Amino acid sequence: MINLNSNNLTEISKSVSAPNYNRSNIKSGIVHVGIGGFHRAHEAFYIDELLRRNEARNWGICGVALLEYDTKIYQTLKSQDGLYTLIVKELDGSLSNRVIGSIIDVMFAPENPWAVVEKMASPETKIITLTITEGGYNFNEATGEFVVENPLIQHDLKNPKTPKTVFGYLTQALKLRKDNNQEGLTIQSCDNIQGNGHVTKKMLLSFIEHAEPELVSWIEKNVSFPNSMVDRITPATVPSDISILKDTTGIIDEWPVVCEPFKQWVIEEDFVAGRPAWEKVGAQFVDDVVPYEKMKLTLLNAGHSVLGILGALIGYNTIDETVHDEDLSLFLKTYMNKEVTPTLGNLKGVNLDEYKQTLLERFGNTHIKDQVERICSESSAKIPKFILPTVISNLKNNDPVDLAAFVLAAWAVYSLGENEKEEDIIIKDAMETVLKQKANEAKVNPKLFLELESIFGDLKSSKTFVDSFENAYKNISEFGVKKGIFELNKSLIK
Ligand code: CS2
Repeated sequence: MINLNSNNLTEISKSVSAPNYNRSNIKSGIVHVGIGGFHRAHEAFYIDELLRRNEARNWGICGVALLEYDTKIYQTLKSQDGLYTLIVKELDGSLSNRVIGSIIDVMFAPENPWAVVEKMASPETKIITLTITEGGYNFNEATGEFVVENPLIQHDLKNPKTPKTVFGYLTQALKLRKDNNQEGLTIQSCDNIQGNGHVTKKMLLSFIEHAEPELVSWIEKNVSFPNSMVDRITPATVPSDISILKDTTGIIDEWPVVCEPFKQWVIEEDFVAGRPAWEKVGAQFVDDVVPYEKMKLTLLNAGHSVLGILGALIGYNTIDETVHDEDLSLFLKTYMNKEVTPTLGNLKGVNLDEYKQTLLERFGNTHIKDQVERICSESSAKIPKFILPTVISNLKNNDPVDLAAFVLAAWAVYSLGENEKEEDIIIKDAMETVLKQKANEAKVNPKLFLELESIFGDLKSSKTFVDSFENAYKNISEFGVKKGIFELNKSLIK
């Protein structure tokens, strides 16, 4: 048995693919906020691949754990010198292990906030990348406006030197760069949000209007916010991933990351202070990333939420189980073809039929065991980004919204916290309390669930939508999801 850390790397590299580069010679041109599984399966992998080709000596990553909640991942990575194993679960069930070395430093922001600000402001830092989750951008889903009343935002406005939110950190770092007459940098979101760069810029500037208004024009001139589409399914690591790695390789890694073989990264070319040659390792640089983002959010991420919510109610635990249920996969295919595809327009250079087919295969990978619970977590932040844009677009064109309404009605039933087997559903959501409250009110009058205005906006005033929602709610609560699908519209699903 051998602990994963720098001292043991030479030994480990005899049996497992490991960094062939000298990690002590690498500069951290990137500061990354949010060192969860996705970042470690995606961006950190791309950089590791470049480093192995000797193409990214200035582009190592300094990983920042921003929240108290991140204590464990920080301590684990710190004790392993930033090293971890990426375990790719191939379609045939085999595992490809690879030790990733691109995170050359880790910082725990709550311990010393100003050290993080200084790191972000250091001349070496050229890009700050973010995976702060869909809910982390702090905007009202219905209006798209920054929520300045959030107590954490208020904290950051009052205590600029000890921030807690990403907005407080970025503001202080940019101010320091400006005061030190330093060049600007790129802030790159890697979260699943349509126009993630635009949203990041808008939210940051909204915060700065309140915090440091005179910084706005400097940012306009010196900071860029490229949009990007990111993709790699990365389930939560479970204890058996750790023990299988130990048993098969002898490596003791407290927190490996597991993921699917597929990966994609489409990025807008807009970097003011240089960038790694990500195109050499498979990323695509395009002028306009909007169509790719739309496709991924409304098909893949929405597809996940469809399967997750319906599957959770039936009592499934993993996404492959849900997609191997014929009723659910037929439902999903129909949703993708009839409600999503017409809203996507012409996606130049993309074969949509092939994309949708690949999605079903990826969801069906029986080795991934992606958790329904992971997919359903934070649905109040995900649904407005993944599903509601499709509903709004279809309503505008007088096109059908029955299947989306069915999923949203299922979400209302799901929010009661019990599946069809009368087992508890664990709801992990920042809005859990109010979701449960509205879900209970909906038992008497389903459309009361739609009064969650910060999620649904004005959808409650669309008669077409409300009719479909009420009809679906009635079917699901009376007959259950599977029979509800059948009742939904015997002619629609075929
Ligand atoms: C998932 C995503 O969180 C979710 O609901 O849809 O994490 C998804 O697995 C990734 O975006 C895949 O790229």
